[in-house]
Amino acid sequence: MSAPNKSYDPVEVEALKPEVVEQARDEALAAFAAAADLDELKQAKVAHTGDRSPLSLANREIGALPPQAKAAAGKLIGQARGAVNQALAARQVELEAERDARVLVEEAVDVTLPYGRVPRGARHPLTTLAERIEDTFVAMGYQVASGPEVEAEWLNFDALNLHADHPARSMQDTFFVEAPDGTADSGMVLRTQTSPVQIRAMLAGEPPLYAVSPGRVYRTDELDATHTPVFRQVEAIAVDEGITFGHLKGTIEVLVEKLIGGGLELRWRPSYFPFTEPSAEIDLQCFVCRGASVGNPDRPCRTCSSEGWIELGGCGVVNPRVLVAAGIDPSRYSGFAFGLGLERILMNRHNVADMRDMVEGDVRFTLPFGMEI
Ligand code: FA5
Repeated sequence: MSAPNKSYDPVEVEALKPEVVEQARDEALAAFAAAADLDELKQAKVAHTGDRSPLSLANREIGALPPQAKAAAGKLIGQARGAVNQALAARQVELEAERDARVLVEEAVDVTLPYGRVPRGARHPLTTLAERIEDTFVAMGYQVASGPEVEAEWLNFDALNLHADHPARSMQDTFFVEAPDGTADSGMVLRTQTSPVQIRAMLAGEPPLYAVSPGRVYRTDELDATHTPVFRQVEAIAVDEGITFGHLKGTIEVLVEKLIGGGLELRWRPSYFPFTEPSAEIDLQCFVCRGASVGNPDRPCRTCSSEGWIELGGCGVVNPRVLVAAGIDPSRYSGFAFGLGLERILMNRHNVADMRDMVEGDVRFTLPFGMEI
């Protein structure tokens, strides 16, 4: 502030000269008008109305004036500041309205636009089938067991009484896992069946034992209408006092009835598995030709190769040697076991004529199964 100015001469106080005040006012008005948005207006406000602005500094000079000059100077500055504040407020209102209008346009949501139609995924029907089978067995008092897909050869073969020169151990059926040194003899295989889970369940628990175990298995089979090299089986084992083949038949009939429905015949074909005795193969009447293709070259059936039956799996009464291998007393306990192919069950349950459709990952195959998750 200037020193007290006894003999007042407005010319001496530069900041209070009317033309200087008017220029400061006009510059402020021009800056507000030029502000393109609220940020620029804020900067202009600080520059033209802040403590260090020309009009604020001039206002301070009034204090240094002699009393008789203060009124005129106060009026001059007051009018200029009033005009500036008014212009500032008006521009603020204007710019806020502009911003609101812009935001309304920029952030508008057009609810009529089509949305990105990415369909929700669903689990594969083989997975849901496996769960349905588990549920059926859990309802009958079974526990759900599991085992690794890279399995010890001993559990996949030896403990199941599959001796070293059994055909199933040949290179044709089995994927052997290489040892880290590159030799084939790692003692591990990609399990060819879910039956090693029988042994795992018997080793882990005491009879009475009721276990079910769906899972993936691997064989060096060619992909065709009824085979794939990676497929799923469901294994079940029951070990208790007094278990007979009759319990086995009843259990499978309940399962097939529940999963596939009635109306198709089951065929029990005597068979051989080293780990069950007696053993049987379970065939289900072909759901496509219902046997009409058998001996009828005019009506060949691709699904059952005109045999009239589709093999579901193997079963039998647990061989006492297997019970012994698992540390169970065969003079007290007996058991039954079976292993069914899940792909074959799905074929029958949903009239899928070609197994290749299940493994190719084409959503046109899975879509009709719905969005079961
Ligand atoms: C077995 O694997 C025995 N472990 C079954 C068993 C368990 C017998 C317990 C006794 C006691 P098999 O090799 O037959 O048996 O295979 C069982 C079922 O798996 C077949 O009937 C068939 O439904 C299915 N299967 C076999 N190979 C394939 C394949 N390449 N693709 C799809 N399904 C297959």
